[in-house]
Amino acid sequence: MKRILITGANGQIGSELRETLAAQYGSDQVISIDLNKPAGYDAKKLGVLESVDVTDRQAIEKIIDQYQVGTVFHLVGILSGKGELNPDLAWNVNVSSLKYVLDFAKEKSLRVFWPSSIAVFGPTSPKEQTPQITTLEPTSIYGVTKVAGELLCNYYFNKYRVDVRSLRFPGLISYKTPPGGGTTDYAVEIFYEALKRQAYTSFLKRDTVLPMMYMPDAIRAILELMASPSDDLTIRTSYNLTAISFSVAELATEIQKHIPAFQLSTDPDHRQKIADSWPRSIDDSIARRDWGWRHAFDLSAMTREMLKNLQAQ
Ligand code: AKB
Repeated sequence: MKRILITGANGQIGSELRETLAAQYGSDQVISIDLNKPAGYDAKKLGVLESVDVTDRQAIEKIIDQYQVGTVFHLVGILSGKGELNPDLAWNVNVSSLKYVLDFAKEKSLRVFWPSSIAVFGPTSPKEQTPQITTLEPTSIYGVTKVAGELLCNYYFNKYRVDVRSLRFPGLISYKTPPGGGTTDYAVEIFYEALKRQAYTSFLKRDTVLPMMYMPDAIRAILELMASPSDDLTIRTSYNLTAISFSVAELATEIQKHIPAFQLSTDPDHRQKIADSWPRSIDDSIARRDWGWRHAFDLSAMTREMLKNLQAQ
């Protein structure tokens, strides 16, 4: 069997996907790349981890050839909040590296998974039940890179038959690895602070509603999409995908059911403008129709699990 390569493997999605894939296929089948190796990294359990900069085309090719890679989960990315602070970095990491991977996929017949985001939508897209096919005029550089990436994926599929598959993720909530630099990160930070200080100051306003998903649903979505017969897939840009939509205040109220003393305050920063440009809810009926997508975690189940798991940590 050809091996699996995960880029951005130490990130929020990568670290959990790596664990799942290593358990499923064996750690010798999974190769991870990221900038650094975390202290105490368990290669026996999780597979080889190489330090590689994804903007280095030659270095990526070397890894693909050396380890006889057949599938790439190209997860590396600069998220929305951080992207606004360094648009050039966002473009190089999010778009240039994807183009390298798609070129290698074309030459070496690789399968590719690449995460897109609700950030492809902008102020001119419908805010509620945002459809799969609609205006894509994002105002963040992150959103611009995700639209460019989706169009590249679609182009490589149509022109070269590269089997590249993608999901437009909402905000992802997880307890194993914190996210870094996103607009939806408040929905993770709030849990850490609720347990530590019974208080949290959100960088988004109380009434800001965004689409969200608990990480186990996201990992399952990736695996189900990648396991689907190619002919069933009608979308080769990126599938709309969602689970739950809630406001900052609604999440705080849910946390208060477990921690009654919890207090929410707000101090909006530059990420408020990004959040205001994104949808409040998503229509993912095409993913549900094409490959049977169903989310498992609603707001109360996700909150209960987050608090239980973080407490245990
Ligand atoms: C972000 O907030 O930038 C990401 C995303 C929604 O893509 N979590």
